[in-house]
Amino acid sequence: MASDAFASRPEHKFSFGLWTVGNPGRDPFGEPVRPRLSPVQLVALLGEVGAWGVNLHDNDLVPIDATAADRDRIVRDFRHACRDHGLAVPMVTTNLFTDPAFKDGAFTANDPAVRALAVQKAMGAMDLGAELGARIFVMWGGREGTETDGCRRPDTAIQRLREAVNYLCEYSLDAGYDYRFALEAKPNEPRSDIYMATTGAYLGFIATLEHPELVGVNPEVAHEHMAGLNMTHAVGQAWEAGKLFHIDLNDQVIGRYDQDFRFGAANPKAAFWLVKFLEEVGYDGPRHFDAHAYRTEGPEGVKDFARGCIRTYLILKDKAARWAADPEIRELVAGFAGSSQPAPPVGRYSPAGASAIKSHRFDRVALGARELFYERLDQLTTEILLGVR
Ligand code: GLT
Ligand code: MN
Ligand code: MN
Repeated sequence: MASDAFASRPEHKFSFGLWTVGNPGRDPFGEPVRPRLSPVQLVALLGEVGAWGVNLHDNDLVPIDATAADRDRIVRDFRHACRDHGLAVPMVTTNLFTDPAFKDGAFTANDPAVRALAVQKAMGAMDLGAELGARIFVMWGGREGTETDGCRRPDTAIQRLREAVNYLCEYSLDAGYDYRFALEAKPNEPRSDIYMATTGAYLGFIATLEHPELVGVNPEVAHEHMAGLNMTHAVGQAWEAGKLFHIDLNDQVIGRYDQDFRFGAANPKAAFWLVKFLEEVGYDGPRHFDAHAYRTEGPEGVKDFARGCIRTYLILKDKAARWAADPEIRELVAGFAGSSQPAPPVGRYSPAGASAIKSHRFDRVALGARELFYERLDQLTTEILLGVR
């Protein structure tokens, strides 16, 4: 296969946050190792590595204390840079985790003034995103959690979160913004425990909102893996519910610190099943890489990181096509897809169907004895991934 088969094209919708390629390499133990690039410089870098879109938090672009005149100048320069480098701004979000005002939460904080400040900041971020053409608003509640559960009851926190999301949905409708909200779960970091720890928790929460049709999820590989969960299963549930509004691609070893590795860097097989799923179902939203380069890297290494995310996705997409076309795999899949013995269908309940199922004599022993050949299937998958098939 020609090497440019793995080149990014606009229809792939590969995007990066300003905070990802702009990450200067600070960690809890060390200072930044890379020069800070301006948003305009980051847009140029993203254009160079073949990204389609750039996402941002309000304060990745506009400092929290900027004057109105500064804000307008910054936004204008950024829009021009996006236009010059052909980048879209598909998604924006608001930073409700860096400022000390939000140290005990934003929408879920005990202090009503903090909660109102959070809503004010989110509405400002929505205004900013609308100006840049964004139609997806991500909400990641990094500080919405606890170290000690003595501070508030968890059901109170959920009620406050619901109030805020309902409010922002109404604001979007009132302003004619047409946003779709994508709620992003994470189990911990920076809080000891974060509310709504999993994508599944958010799917349950969305059903309780006033405008559930406006709200979906933004699952992240690392956040599911941190909790020891299966990202593809979380994404599958979100997709099936019509709620996969956005996705954060990166990687993470289970049980380690918050790593935000390059997509596929830690668990290439898990990344493969995820890409295979997204491509099979025809997910056509942004493919957002929410990760950053190793702290060992400088400006060139950051480009290697970004190009690596894109390339790995496209290589895995190619592997998924090979998997689907592989004759031995097709035979195995056909073998376990069908029924091994006649049986009444379950389908939708009816009294007649129920009595047919109740009276049916199954050959249970034969069902248990049926060999499935998943070892063979997984080995073939591994051989495709290792490049010998
Ligand atoms: C932060 C977090 C990410 C979220 C971002 C959106 S910011 O880097 O770790 O997972 O998606 O607020
Ligand atoms: Mn994320
Ligand atoms: Mn993350």
